[in-house]
Amino acid sequence: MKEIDVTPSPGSILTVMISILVTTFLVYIYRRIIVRQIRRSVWKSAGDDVVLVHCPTPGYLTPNISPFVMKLLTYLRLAQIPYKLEHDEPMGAKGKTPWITLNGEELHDSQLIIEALSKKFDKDFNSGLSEEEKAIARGFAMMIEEHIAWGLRVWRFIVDDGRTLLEGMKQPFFVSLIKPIFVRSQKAALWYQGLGRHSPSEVENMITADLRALSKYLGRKPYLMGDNLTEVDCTMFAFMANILYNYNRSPYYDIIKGEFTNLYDYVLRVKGRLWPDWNQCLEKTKLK
Ligand SMILES: N[C@@H](CCC(=O)N[C@@H](CS)C(=O)NCC(=O)O)C(=O)O
Repeated sequence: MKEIDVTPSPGSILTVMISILVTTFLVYIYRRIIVRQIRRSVWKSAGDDVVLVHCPTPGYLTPNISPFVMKLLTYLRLAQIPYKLEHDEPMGAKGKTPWITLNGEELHDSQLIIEALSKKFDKDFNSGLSEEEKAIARGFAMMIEEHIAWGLRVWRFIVDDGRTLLEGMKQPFFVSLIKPIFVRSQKAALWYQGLGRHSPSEVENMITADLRALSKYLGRKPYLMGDNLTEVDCTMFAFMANILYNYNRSPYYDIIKGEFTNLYDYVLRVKGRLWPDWNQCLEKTKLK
């Protein structure tokens, strides 16, 4: 019987490889350019002066697992600016969430967005503060966003191996497969930022000192700067609520519930005022 040689020729292997590369490239172009353009033209029709907030899908325990998204949403509620949520492209051009589209224009970074909205809609919640109070409020906001935020990430990614991420929001099944890659990238970010070079207990002492400062300054006042909600409360509420709901296995939860109880009462106060529909905003179904 005559034997047939089924070994593929180098030419046919090359053809298959080129076809795979061309197909991958075309799918990439389709997604990057065409889908992007289609989405943007849909987003333009969100409505005049309606803020379209691009962010991850709602969390199980907080309306959004990202405290920066929660800060922005809390500001929008305080300012009574109409908004809609969009989850197809949660990460913006700067590789972070949240970002927004407003009247077809894209804006990134919660703080830059709030400053722009403040101007556009004439909603400046700091106008009642003295220059000295504004300086104090800015200091606290930076402490929370640039120090406490990283300290929380040390607990989430170094101590707890990223588990709270999977516990806090709906994830397609493959996310648990790529979780180690994400956790590794966050550990690298923590190393470059600097807090990741300290031991977890050193970081815990630093973040506890920050929480103590917030608790002492808040004292018996209803809001951080006094009787009225100001911009810094959007940041403070977002991060304190994040600890209470999304970090409830961390030492920071225990400290707030056990020692700095005015921070706990504060979260309930702001939540009751600006998030009466909190439970309706949570993701109800588990995707597994
Ligand atoms: N300064 C930014 C910070 C936003 C931020 O760090 N968002 C996180 C989610 S909470 C994020 O996008 N992380 C993704 C990453 O760093 O790769 C803002 O205020 O919007």
